[in-house]
Amino acid sequence: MQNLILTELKERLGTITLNHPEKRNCLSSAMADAIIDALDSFQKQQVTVVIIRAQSGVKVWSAGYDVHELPYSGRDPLPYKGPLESLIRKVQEYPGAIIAMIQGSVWGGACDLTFSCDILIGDPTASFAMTPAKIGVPYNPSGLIHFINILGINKAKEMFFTGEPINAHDSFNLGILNHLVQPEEIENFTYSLAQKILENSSLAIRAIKRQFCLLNAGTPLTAETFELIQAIRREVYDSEDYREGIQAFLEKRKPQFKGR
Ligand code: YZS
Repeated sequence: MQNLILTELKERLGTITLNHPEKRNCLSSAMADAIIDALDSFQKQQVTVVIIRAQSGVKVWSAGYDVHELPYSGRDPLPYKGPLESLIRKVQEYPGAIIAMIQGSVWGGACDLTFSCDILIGDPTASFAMTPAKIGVPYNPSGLIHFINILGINKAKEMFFTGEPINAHDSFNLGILNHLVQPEEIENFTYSLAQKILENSSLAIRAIKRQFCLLNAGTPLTAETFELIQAIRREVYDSEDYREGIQAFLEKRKPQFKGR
């Protein structure tokens, strides 16, 4: 089995490179587990900064969740302990700065992954498209909060309702990208920013990141609101449209949604 990711460690700077371009670096459970294992290993070695990137020059940074792994019907497609959600929590809880270096297009759950990183640096080929509505997936509250926090609710709604990509220029103006740099500069720029972080107190950075994460987690929900959200989501992933969305993707055709 080829290495789905490549890892590198130089002093306290780790790099994880997505390495499955044949399947557009889609976030299969095997890929998610490999990234989680790499972060666990870096954490044990007290690595303070991690860069997550794809190979130079790819058109697609990551095509998002592996659609072949979406449950066909009747089960939550994005459960709390699922591979994507576990990976996103691992990134959020990592006791150091995680920088997403983005070249190429980012789709679906991979947007949620990059938005959960601490700093995003992109080049002009970067774009972000949130496509659950194209497949018929109801998404989930913890994911939606990430988009509201970064984009504001109006732009987040437009991103989810249209499924249209947000290009690099707009991503920078919207605050998705911390920096927009030229392709030939992005590696040096990212690594020099990482060096600046490495010069600072890793204990302070860990405590500050933890506080940001707790403060950013959104307002607490009542038990009833939580149950209502689950009922709303179940109606969708139990629907014919959900099954049609997945089937259409697998058959490489446009879905025919019927609203049931
Ligand atoms: O046909 P082969 O075996 O060569 O494989 C093809 C694609 O099936 C595969 N692939 C994927 N496999 C599983 N899951 C995916 N998300 C996925 N995306 C691609 O990779 C091989 C090459 O794909 P092509 O389509 O031929 O490549 P290309 O023409 O370069 O187009 C690249 C894009 C990324 C534009 C295209 O593959 C695409 O639209 N992929 C789906 C992007 C997407 O909608 N991702 C969201 C998946 N859903 C989620 O993340 C969440 C559950 S949600 O829906 O809630 O957001």
